Amino acid sequence: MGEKQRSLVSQADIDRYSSDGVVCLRQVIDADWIEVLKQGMAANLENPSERGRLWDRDEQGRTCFYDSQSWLHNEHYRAFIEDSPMAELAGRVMACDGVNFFFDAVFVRTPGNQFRTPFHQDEPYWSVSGFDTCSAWMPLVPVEKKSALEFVRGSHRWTERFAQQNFGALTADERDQVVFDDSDQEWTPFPDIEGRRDEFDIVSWDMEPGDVAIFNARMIHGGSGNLAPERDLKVFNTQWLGDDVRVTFRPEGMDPDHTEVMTEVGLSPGDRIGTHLYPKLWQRASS
Ligand SMILES: O=C(O)CCC(=O)C(=O)O
Repeated sequence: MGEKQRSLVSQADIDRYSSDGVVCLRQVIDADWIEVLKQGMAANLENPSERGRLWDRDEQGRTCFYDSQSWLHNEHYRAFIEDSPMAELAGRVMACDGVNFFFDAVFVRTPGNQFRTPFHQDEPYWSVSGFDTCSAWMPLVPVEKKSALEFVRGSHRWTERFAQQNFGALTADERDQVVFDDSDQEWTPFPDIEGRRDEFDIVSWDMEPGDVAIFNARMIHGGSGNLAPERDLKVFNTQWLGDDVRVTFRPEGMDPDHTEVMTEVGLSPGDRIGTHLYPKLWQRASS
């Protein structure tokens, strides 16, 4: 990445990400990449992976579609992940020395869909742990603040271990159940963010294609949906892993559960992330 890209992440962005847990970078992905991703998404919708699910279908037939890890078979997604500035943006925002790719996810809502993603954190579901983990939420169409993903500012530094949502309840598919046992003393019940919105510092933005909200995977986030009747929402999301990340096999709640594929390629709990499954796609130049 040249000087132009480097200036896309300022010290103020890095500081904001560190203190707030999220930063919205404006116009950092150019229109050609958005077009590549739209083509990829059209192919993905036509041909979902075995992880493709409808999280919502209302009485008018409006839907919220979810799929993940499609980069393994979608050449458009793969090209974006390997060749766009996204890896470097994630690495610079996290102030890391290197960045590995973890997986992609899409959230596609048809016009007027109201479904709001329940508030949750990402890291407790993952087969890795670390502070240097982030997600990059990228709308491929304009989105109003009231329909964009929302974040509880600063929650990436909260120390409670919250029992998370069972997203399997949304699909009613047995394969998706990710139950966190909330009778377990170690889990704190998840706070009722939606019911007590005034008590939390919730942020979101009007966003355009080319903008990216990069957030720490420990951030509490949710919402989105709530679309005006003529508005759809197409979101491409990538997850990135930085310096302190280690393989972690959890007894509960993993989604995606990479235990098997990690074991197959020789990764064990405590290992640094790597291999062709999680390619290192950016490294800070030594000074
Ligand atoms: O866009 C959405 O509705 C959900 C996004 C989300 O939860 C995530 O990116 O982790």
